[in-house]
Amino acid sequence: MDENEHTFKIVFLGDPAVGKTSLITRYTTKTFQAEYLQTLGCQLNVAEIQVSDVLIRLIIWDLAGQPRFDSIRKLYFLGTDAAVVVYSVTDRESFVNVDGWLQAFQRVVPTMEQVPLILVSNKIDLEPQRTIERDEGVKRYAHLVFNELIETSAKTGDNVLKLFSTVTRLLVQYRLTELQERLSPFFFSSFAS
Ligand SMILES: Nc1nc2c(ncn2[C@@H]2O[C@H](COP(=O)(O)OP(=O)(O)OP(=O)(O)O)[C@@H](O)[C@H]2O)c(=O)[nH]1
Ligand SMILES: [Mg+2]
Repeated sequence: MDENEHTFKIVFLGDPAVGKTSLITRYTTKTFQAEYLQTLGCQLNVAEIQVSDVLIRLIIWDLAGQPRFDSIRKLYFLGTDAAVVVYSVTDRESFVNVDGWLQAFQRVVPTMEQVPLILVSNKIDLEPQRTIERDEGVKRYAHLVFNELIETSAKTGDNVLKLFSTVTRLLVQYRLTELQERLSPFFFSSFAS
């Protein structure tokens, strides 16, 4: 295997319709679809990120949030390198349910395994309908195992690049420790911009 190529599995989880698919689509195709098409089971996406001379390939598992997929979802958690839990700032239930998503994930992938976890507050473009402010997210969840809380909009693209850059940076930090020092400047220059 080429030592300059590394492949990781990341999973997106969270309530139905919070915008998991939209965030991934915004990142991989730079588009946004206003119509809601629920994900069935699981949809795989691949993104390749060049950081200096190292190619990082993300296999992104977009997991359906609908309850009818509860029983199969846990099978998809196995072998995860990083997890992104998404809620919508306009949907309080999705915010409260973050705990449940985390517990379900950690039953299969204990934190002992050192998997970076990112919490995402999506739909920040819907300011008038917003019911959960950043402070509340930080207060409720920052003390838990999450490495970062990132506010995004899949619609406008706000912070979407930052989200994937953060995931990649944490993967380097957790999984490619020998490269961390050499690659870290790239997360704050060309790649992050
Ligand atoms: N205004 C706004 N709408 C969004 C945003 N992200 C997603 N949406 C809309 O929210 C709805 C649900 O988005 P999806 O990405 O399909 O949600 P999901 O989390 O993948 O849902 P499941 O696949 O059922 O788990 C769609 O109508 C999207 O257009 C956002 O940032 N802002
Ligand atoms: Mg989806």
